[in-house]
Amino acid sequence: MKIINPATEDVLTDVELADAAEVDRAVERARKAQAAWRDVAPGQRARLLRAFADLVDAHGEELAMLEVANAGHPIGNARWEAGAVRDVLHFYAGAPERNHGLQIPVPGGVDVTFQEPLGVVGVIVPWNFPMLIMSWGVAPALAAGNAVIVKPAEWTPLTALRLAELALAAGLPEGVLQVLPGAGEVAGARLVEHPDVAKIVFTGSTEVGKQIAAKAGAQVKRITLELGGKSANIIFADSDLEKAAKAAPYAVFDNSGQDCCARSRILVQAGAYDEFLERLSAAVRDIRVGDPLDPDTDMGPLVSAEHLARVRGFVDDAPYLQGDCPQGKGYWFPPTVLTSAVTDRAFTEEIFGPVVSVVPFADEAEAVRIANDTPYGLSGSIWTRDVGRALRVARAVEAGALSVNSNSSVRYWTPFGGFKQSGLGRELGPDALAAFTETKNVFISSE
Ligand code: TXE
Repeated sequence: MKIINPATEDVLTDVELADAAEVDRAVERARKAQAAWRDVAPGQRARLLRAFADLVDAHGEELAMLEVANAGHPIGNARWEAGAVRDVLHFYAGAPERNHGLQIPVPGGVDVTFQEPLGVVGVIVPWNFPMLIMSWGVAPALAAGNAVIVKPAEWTPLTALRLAELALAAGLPEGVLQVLPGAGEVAGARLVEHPDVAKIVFTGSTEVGKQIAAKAGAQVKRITLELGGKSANIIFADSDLEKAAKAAPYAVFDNSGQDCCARSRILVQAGAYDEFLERLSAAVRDIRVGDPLDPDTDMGPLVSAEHLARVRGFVDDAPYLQGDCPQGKGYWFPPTVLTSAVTDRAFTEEIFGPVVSVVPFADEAEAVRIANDTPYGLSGSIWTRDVGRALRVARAVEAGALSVNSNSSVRYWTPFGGFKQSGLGRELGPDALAAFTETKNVFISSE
């Protein structure tokens, strides 16, 4: 398959796609490799993960440039992402030696629990943050003693392939981490169906997530799902409006809006609505869209021609405001502000592009009602100076990753995942290790 640079439409390279038989061979290799990997001493597993992290660090610029070319990320973002992959590997390198079980007092003997690895784990990765999202599955899964097969998204396999080479160079045994580019319906589906794959970690559309959940359910296969979102950015009239308006564009237009945590619904309390919209407009006009290699660029292109056409389909009538973007080659779309009704398609459906809808609300109760009126529940922000209100609203909004007076959604120390149809299970933080282990209870009789 031809891999395209979305900023120039140049062909970067040709990548062969794995068929179902190749997936089967990879699973067989992974099964054998895992049998040995699970018995590697915890300290040695930790050292190998750290060596992998160090190589990612040494090749950070190369990985960042690959992500710029393949996914169109601005270079500053891509450098941060390469650093984040390194940090996630270091964080979980601390895990093998702290993967404690329990000793539970019971009559007639001793009772202990073990955190056993699952076996072979399939990690199905989307195109929006190719190397970063891959690392969220790979690092804790390897730390816990599993073997991993990564299926990158069709459009963006290049950083994943490079990471697999770096893992080998760092000394990870062959077969412990494999990357298989392939079509979702072929290689991805085979991983889901394969009886020797113990768990699937999937980040992608809610539609495919539901299919995977149904297929995995038939085998009682473990799953972690990170799916779509339509997160709310709730701005109360008592907030620091200047700060909230400056932060709002980044909260939705970062990575050209191709972010499951994008706060694509801005809810503004009526008294502050006009002032906020004015400040937001000024901030949106300042966004520089263009060459991802230019360090001054804020926003790059969309990932593909298909995705550009999909995003365009949401903006048919005259938007409230549209910024500038390059014309000509590349999959460009300008930052766009809509003043939608809460029933509009653009307000209810995940667009996954640089499009935000702004609506007013009267009071706290209405803000919570609008925020929760969606099948999604991934993230969101609350802007207010009233601590009590911040806490009440944070507890009332049905979402897995909220921030107060901040846009932040993802930190590798803390759990990340969705309520409702935004997902199942949690990645990152302390939870992820449990997601890649099975608790085994052993009772030893003293009689
Ligand atoms: O996702 P898919 P697409 C949302 C976003 C976007 C829409 C469609 O709204 O516009 O989904 O994107 C693999 N069995 N998100 O079509 O198809 C596929 O090869 C197994 C939100 O690209 O879900 C790729 O590796 N695997 C999201 C991955 O699944 C299958 C990020 C995601 O592709 C498969 C991406 C199958 N039957 C899109 N079909 C987020 N949560 O961040 C596809 N795949």
